[in-house]
Amino acid sequence: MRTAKLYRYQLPMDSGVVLRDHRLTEREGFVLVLECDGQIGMGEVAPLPGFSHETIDEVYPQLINQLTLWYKGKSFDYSSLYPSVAFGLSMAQFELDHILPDAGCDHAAPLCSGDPDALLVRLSSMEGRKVAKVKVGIYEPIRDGLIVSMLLESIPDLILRLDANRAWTAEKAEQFANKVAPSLRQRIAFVEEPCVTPGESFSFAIKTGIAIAWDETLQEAVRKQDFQLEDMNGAKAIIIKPTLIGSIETCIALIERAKALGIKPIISSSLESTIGLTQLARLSLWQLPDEVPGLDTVGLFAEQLERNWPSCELPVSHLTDHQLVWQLQ
Ligand code: OSB
Ligand code: MG
Repeated sequence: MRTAKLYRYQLPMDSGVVLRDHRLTEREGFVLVLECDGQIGMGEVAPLPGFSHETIDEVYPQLINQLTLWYKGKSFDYSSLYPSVAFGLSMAQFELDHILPDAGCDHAAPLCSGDPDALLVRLSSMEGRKVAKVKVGIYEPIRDGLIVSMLLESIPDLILRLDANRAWTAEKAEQFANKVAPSLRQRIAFVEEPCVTPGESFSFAIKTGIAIAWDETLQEAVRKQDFQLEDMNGAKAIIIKPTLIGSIETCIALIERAKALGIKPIISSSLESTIGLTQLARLSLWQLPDEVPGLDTVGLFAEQLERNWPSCELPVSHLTDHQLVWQLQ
């Protein structure tokens, strides 16, 4: 006996500058709930405006089509689906089959997109490895360089990940690097996409000795399909945002390939609700037990959804408080 339900949620949030020009005050998405022989699996399908290439209206017919086939006993076919749909359906299937372990990683890299003093306060009370992520390239590169140096100097065991989202010209990237003493640079784990083009980012890494990571460049390559991770050389890490990449199978294959090539894979959020976010924490602990994921985004929301993020005190809204838009039972 199978049942399939589809909810559509809206959650108040403020993405602040995390999404740069695509500031969001509300997050919208679908949650599917599959039930089969007394087992339950949930998945979230929430294309991120400005980052996903599909819209929420475009995913709906794909979801209905796949869920209808599933209800009739078929398996999902991820090959021609939007990444957000493949991600949500595969998560629900993995939960249903008890393949995704229950335990999730309980620490994420604190995300700083504005006030460095607020980050210092959070870091001072943090236990274990101090890895934080700072958004750069929003203000002047010289200011970014000074803030990064200040953070690294004040906390000697701090490792920073920086994210420029391709904001810098080669010249601006250099202005940034000039403000960070060479002795501090090795504690910058990487800068995600420092420059407008991957070629400029690669030159930046060679010139400054500061490692880089691919995020947008990885998403573009995966969209083109016939890509080889080994062609994306020069980066120390790849940022895997499953909502923008695809099914868990696709993400795990990328993780395996990256490991074989000595590239660090890092699971990161696309501002999913706590349903998707806790699943990403579980995926990260399962596949990358020694890695700190980039999942510190619950604080951008005003509410959690159905499931609780570790030590988050925001109110939890329930799926049943949201709109049930479709079901088969
Ligand atoms: O650029 O990495 C990004 C969230 C949504 C869209 C894009 C990005 C992000 C994040 C997530 O920065 C947080 C993280 O990676 O730690
Ligand atoms: Mg990024």
